[in-house]
Amino acid sequence: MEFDTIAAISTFPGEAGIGIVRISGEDALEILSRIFRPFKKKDIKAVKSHTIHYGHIVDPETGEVYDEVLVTVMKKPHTYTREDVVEINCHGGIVVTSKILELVLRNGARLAEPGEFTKRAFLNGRIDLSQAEAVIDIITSKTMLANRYAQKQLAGVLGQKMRELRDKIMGLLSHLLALIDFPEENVEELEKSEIKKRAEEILKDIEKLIDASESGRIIREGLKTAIIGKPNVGKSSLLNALLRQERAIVTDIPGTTRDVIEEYMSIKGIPIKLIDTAGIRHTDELVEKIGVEKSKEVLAEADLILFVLDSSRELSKEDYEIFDIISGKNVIYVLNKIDLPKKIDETELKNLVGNGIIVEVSTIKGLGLDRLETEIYNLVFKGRVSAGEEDIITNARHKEALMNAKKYMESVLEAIEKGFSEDLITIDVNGALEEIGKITGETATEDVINQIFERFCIGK
Ligand SMILES: Nc1nc2c(ncn2[C@@H]2O[C@H](COP(=O)(O)OP(=O)(O)OP(=O)(O)O)[C@@H](O)[C@H]2O)c(=O)[nH]1
Ligand SMILES: [Mg+2]
Repeated sequence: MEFDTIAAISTFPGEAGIGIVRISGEDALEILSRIFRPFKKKDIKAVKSHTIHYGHIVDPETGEVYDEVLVTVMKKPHTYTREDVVEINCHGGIVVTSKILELVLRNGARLAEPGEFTKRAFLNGRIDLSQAEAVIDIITSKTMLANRYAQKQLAGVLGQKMRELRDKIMGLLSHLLALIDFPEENVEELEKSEIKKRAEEILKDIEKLIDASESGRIIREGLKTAIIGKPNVGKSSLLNALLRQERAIVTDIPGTTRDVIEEYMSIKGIPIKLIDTAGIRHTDELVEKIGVEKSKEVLAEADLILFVLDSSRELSKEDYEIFDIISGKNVIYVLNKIDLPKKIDETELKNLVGNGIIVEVSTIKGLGLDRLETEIYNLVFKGRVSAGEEDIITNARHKEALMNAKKYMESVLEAIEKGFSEDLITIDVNGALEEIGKITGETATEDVINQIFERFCIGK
């Protein structure tokens, strides 16, 4: 494909050691030759690909020297975008980088849109859509584990998986077409059972990928962990202790926290989104009341609840009410303030908790926090994250496409069961094929593609 020449600052806009202005497209070298004066006399357009050159960036109209730079010349096709790419490594700094960019734009380039370099890599066929999405995931990774999955996706592991799935669906399709074309009695039964077998296998593959996607979301976005409890039990103290930072206000006044506070931490590489909430109780005070409502919303959406109880006091009506609203959720019971004499009735507590996990802590003394972290880790890893670590779907868009493909395959099987005609079945098989193609981008619409690249930063 042929595009115009684009340019952008690819480094973080701020004071830094170096800044990079990147240019990509047919005119990249021509533009460079107008504004770059190499220290060793040479024709910059004729240099070898993937070489670095030392010199000045000079305004050709005024002769003003903008900066002393190193210029990387990368000629197509072995470049990020598959076009000619030039990177001007100048001094980092808002003025010098934006002045050089301005000069580049004045000499024939257009300002790149967010993600446009990567979009070209996709449109020029160097990477598939899932690999382009991996680039954003790498940039926004919150832990090394998330980065590891994104790197795999960038390497094309997911795309490969999708191509295998597509091949299987194509195989199924050709069997169906054979039946339509040669509807002879004797082949029919044999073919039909073959078709059914293949359809079932495809459905199973898709289901396996969907199952692993919940873990994928956790790896990307973090395990939503809500700290819940009545006022003054030490929820904010627990947040601070786990973060090892005085993030939330702690006082001995019940009802201190009114708003939802979110922070990230990592337990052995799993990103945890810790959410401190207002203590849940009945109140007429307006601000606190809104806070309590928010706590309940957070509770409903959380992957995991840390239900904090005060061991230095007896269980109260407020605690009981919280036991009611958390039923059915993933809960770890955190028995706080164990540095104080115990007043809580442990038999009563054990009855309420059943075989749930109780962890005793003192946020003030820093006791029990390691065990709490281990329990959180075990809960996540024992259950879901460990399953199918190999091919994990971390992206909601991919999951949606797989869910749709699953629906199509289910109706394929239903249609086979009911003895519908082959051409009817073919429609659903094609539907599944199209959904799988959305993941790698073969059948993704322009809108979807644009939405994906809008999430990028400028210069990538
Ligand atoms: N002795 C003791 N006191 C604690 C411990 N953890 C918290 N506290 C105290 O308990 C009081 C309440 O702590 P917070 O962390 O503000 O409690 P909270 O649950 O966030 O309270 P609200 O925001 O009002 O719902 C403060 O005075 C803390 O110092 C602990 O482990 N031991
Ligand atoms: Mg609080």
